[in-house]
Amino acid sequence: MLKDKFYKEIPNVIHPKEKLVATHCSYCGMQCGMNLRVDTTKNTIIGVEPRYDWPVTLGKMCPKGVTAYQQTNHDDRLLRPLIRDDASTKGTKEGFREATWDEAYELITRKFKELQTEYGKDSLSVYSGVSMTNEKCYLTGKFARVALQTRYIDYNGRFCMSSAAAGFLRSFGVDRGSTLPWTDIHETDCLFIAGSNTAECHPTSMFRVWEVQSRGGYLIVVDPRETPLARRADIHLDLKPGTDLALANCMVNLLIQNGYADEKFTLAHTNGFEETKELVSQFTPEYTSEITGVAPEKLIRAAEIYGKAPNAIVMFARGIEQQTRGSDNVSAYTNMCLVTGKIGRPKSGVATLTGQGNGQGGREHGQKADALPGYRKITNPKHVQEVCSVWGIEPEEMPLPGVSAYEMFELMHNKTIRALYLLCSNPAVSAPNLNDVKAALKNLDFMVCSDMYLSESAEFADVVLPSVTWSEDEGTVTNLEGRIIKINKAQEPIGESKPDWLIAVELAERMGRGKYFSHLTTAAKVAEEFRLASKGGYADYYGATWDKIEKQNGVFWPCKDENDPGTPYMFLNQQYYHADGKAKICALPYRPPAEEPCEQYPLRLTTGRVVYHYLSGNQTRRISFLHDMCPEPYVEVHPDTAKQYDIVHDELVRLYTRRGEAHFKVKVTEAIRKDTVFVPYHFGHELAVNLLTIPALDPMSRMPEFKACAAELEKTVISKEAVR
Ligand SMILES: Nc1nc2c(c(=O)[nH]1)N[C@H]1C(S)=C(S)[C@@H](COP(=O)(O)OP(=O)(O)OC[C@H]3O[C@@H](n4cnc5c(=O)[nH]c(N)nc54)[C@H](O)[C@@H]3O)O[C@H]1N2
Ligand SMILES: Nc1nc2c(c(=O)[nH]1)N[C@H]1C(S)=C(S)[C@@H](COP(=O)(O)OP(=O)(O)OC[C@H]3O[C@@H](n4cnc5c(=O)[nH]c(N)nc54)[C@H](O)[C@@H]3O)O[C@H]1N2
Ligand code: SF4
Ligand SMILES: [Mo]
Repeated sequence: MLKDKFYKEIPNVIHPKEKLVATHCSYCGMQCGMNLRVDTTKNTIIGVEPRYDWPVTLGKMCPKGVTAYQQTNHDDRLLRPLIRDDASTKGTKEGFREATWDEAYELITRKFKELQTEYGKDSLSVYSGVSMTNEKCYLTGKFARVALQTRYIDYNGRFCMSSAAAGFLRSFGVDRGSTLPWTDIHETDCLFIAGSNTAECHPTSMFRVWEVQSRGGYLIVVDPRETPLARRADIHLDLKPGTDLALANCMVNLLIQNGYADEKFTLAHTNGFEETKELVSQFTPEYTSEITGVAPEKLIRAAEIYGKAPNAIVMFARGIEQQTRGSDNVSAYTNMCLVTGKIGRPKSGVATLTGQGNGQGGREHGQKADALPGYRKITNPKHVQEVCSVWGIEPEEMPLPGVSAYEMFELMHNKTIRALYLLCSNPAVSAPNLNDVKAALKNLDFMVCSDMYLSESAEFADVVLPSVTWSEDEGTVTNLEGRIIKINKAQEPIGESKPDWLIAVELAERMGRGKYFSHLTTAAKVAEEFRLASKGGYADYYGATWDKIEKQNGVFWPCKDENDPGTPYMFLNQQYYHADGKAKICALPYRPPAEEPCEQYPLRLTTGRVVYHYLSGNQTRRISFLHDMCPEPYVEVHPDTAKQYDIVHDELVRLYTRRGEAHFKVKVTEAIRKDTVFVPYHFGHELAVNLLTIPALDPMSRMPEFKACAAELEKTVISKEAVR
């Protein structure tokens, strides 16, 4: 077990007539350890206690974590399936009636079969999410390919981790979000963090970040906003949204020019150094300053600090990834480690701050349009053969690769896709360019939605299935370190709600494909098959048994067999996953975002998160404490910009782009650039900032550019009441 200086033995508090169930938070990739308090007289979850013995977070939790348990027995839980009889109510909460599971299953299978008979197998689609366990994610991929036999499956990680995945694959030939465990962070000498609001989005990392500075190390932050992290940074590089590639190239240029490149390392372990050296040479501090708006002296000082640091970690998150150059940004920032050789050893490396609870595991096991379990490729005949041998189907039966998330909505629009099985995601809030996405959902002949609560997306469904919350099922998830951990069941499912793996098994049976699924009668049995399906892939989980996970406080993949303890550090032997064993330093020319400010739309709009809400907000908006702390979205505007537009704090403004408009209250703050505005995206209907965002996609990862588009705002004369 990895223990560090923060580890203390603190006994658990156990109240009379209660038990503690050790598990992890339902929300972000930190996967903080927590103990759920269960009333043993009613077998009901009633609260939470810290889990001090969890080595990554040592009992710490954020405001979402401490209230997460309130989801389980919440009044808004869906207890039975719902069916909509009157299609004219589509797009609203109205028109549903309660039904039995039998009736719901009968309707779903009848509709799916009718549509496939008329329009072909690929008329069905599956869109899923990674708040689910590995077992559920794995089975969702198998369900789409084997039970529904469709090529169209993709998932919400496309909007989250796809650029990190594509960038790491190009740089290293493998995509594990962090090359080192989190218990190393506070021991490094320099943290270079780009496009991450760590203090609000991965709050329980912060004690390690502050410790770097307490020890005399440095914090460099790249963000157009002065986030709580940026405020404490030694250097804040406050760039214009969408210009990271220029900044990263400038860092690499300065590192090389000033003698910080490790040429012995680059020669032995990388390709692409010379080419990159030449390309980045034009990114002088002055030229880069023109593009990014960051003062040249700050760029020079940042490169010097990173270059001099004996150990350094480069970290980034969606700020650099949710751009049309997202995967290039990932590789370009990774170049900093590869040029200086600060990688493949303790206290030095690179990490993306993975977003969702199972954002890492969920992207490895076959929910992606082109991926199969173990991070295999559906386009590789050998990989297909390996998975078919576990699934018991012939390679010819494996559907073709599908298309990415946003492109699936486009195919719904033009009726190539006729039906959708949606689970664990709320795209009617979280997808870009919502006017078109909602029209696409409305255009479907038939839609099923599985969720714990009636979401904005469920409003478009014909059948809604009640899923369980994370606390009513067991399985594994893979946290942002690449550590596979165990989620434990604390309560029986309420009402008639069911775990998604069971729904998949039961639906497969009714689709006439039961022989491939009927042996999967428990989550543990799904786990056995899942481990086997990952075996031999590079995301190999075969050796990560539930037993070993419990004993070792998690298992880092790859973990090949019973005797393998797992892999906390990647590339310790300087072996990268490309065929020649070398990493790639990538020469990447700068291109601006898809939409640059202009006379008509002079502002840069960027979007993101607040500490109190999670993603589409369908879970956290229902928790009264979180709602009270942040009841509605707002638009952050710099005081000088506010003066220019003659608007004041709390005033309602109309914010608009080429895609749409919405009304937000103004938050006047010096913590943002004058040319940029920011809106958190956790709200639905007319408060969704995604009505405005651009669906321009990164050509490599198919990630939409959530972080940069051109916008304009105006004072409104209408009252707040008239809008809401
Ligand atoms: N409280 C909370 N925590 C969460 C989540 C949540 O919804 N709420 N979601 C989880 C998930 S799924 C994810 S993906 C992560 C996301 O975690 P983060 O990526 O940290 O969150 P964001 O707010 O999307 O964006 C991060 C920062 O990028 C900055 N930014 C915007 N544009 C640019 C740019 O062009 N360049 C650079 N360098 N920075 C830019 C923003 O100002 C913001 O501070 O958080 C996880 N944790
Ligand atoms: N403008 C803008 N848009 C963004 C982003 C941004 O930064 N800016 N970030 C993007 C990112 S990084 C992400 S990750 C996406 C996330 O966007 P979504 O995928 O929409 O996120 P969630 O709100 O987590 O949706 C999960 C839904 O499933 C339900 N759910 C939770 N657990 C389960 C389960 O086990 N089973 C079932 N069936 N349902 C469950 C929840 O109640 C919720 O309704 O948003 C993206 N959209
Ligand atoms: S930091 Fe993330 S995992 Fe930890 S309590 Fe908060 S939301 Fe949950
Ligand atoms: Mo995410």
